[in-house]
Amino acid sequence: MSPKTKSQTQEGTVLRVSRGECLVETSLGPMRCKIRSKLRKELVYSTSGSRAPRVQRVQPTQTRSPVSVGDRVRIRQLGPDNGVIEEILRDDDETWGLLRQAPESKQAHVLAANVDQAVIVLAASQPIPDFILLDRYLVIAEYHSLPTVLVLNKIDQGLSAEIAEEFANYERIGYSVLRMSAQSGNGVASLREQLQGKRSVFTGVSGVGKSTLINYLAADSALPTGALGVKGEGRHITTSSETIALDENTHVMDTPGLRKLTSWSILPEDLPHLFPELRERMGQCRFRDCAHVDEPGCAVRLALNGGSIAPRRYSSYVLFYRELTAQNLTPWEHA
Ligand SMILES: Nc1nc2c(ncn2[C@@H]2O[C@H](COP(=O)(O)OP(=O)(O)OP(=O)(O)O)[C@@H](O)[C@H]2O)c(=O)[nH]1
Ligand SMILES: [Mg+2]
Ligand SMILES: [Zn+2]
Repeated sequence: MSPKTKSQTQEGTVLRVSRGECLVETSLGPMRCKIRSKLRKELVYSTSGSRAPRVQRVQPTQTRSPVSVGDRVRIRQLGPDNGVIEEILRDDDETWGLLRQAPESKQAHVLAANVDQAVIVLAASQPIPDFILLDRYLVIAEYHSLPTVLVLNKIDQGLSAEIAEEFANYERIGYSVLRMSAQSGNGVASLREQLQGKRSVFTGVSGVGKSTLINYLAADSALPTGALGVKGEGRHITTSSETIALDENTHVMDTPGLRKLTSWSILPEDLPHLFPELRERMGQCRFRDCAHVDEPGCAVRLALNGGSIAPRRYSSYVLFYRELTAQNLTPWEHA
């Protein structure tokens, strides 16, 4: 080891997180880094009694990385291009990105840190859009005040009137929906415009075309992509999270498709504020503590009955409300 590189401390940004190793961009170039074992801790939550789970104890874990793509970290340099991540430099005021839940544990894992927006990708028909999962994404993004862009990919596969109407409703309540085909490149220009000058995390279930879209956007990117599994579900082609620069100021992060999604910290009474079409009716119900489920004089139910709130979105609200008020919090699960 040369004296120049001996035990130097560097700050950097995590570019890639794969099993057991990260790639960290520093002023001295990219460095391959292991994660200090002390950082591999699992937070164990208590779910009994109180509504909001509390951290009960901390135990070591080997299953998930505590470091997320986009995190600022401090590393100890071991060689010219490698080191150890010693510390995660997270500021709670920064945009944290989306939370995901490891299916095998109750460990919260940040999907990406320090992002300006989430690009939620869905396919027109294969895999068939899961709108309840989309609503979970949107609620979590609203909770973190993270702007979202909905991408309806694979329009070359055709679009049923029913699915087209679902997306039209998301536009009516204020979300932007971009329709495109990563295969032909049709419509991708509008996404490129939306990404310009920002850091965006791409998310969505496996097989919707996240990596294919990023490969199309970044001429020199060759992320692995793959066909759908035999039963029509994705096979999780992407297994690591990765940052790709489209230009100096524009970065996109590819992430593995996810099945389960949760956010521990949302309180049931916050939930109406995380649905734009409910939020605009807050304060109009007869009862101030109206849960908008079955109370008389409820402005939300009045709008629902009058056709100005979509029944499917409302059913997501009721489903999530019940999950969040249940004593035993179950992970938000992708059916
Ligand atoms: N017909 C059509 N196929 C597409 C389009 N975009 C992607 N695909 C195909 O869909 C399959 C899945 O694409 P990927 O880019 O690997 O999907 P992904 O979302 O990255 O999946 P994971 O990495 O598993 O999360 C591949 O076979 C792609 O060629 C599209 O616009 N039209
Ligand atoms: Mg992928
Ligand atoms: Zn109400």
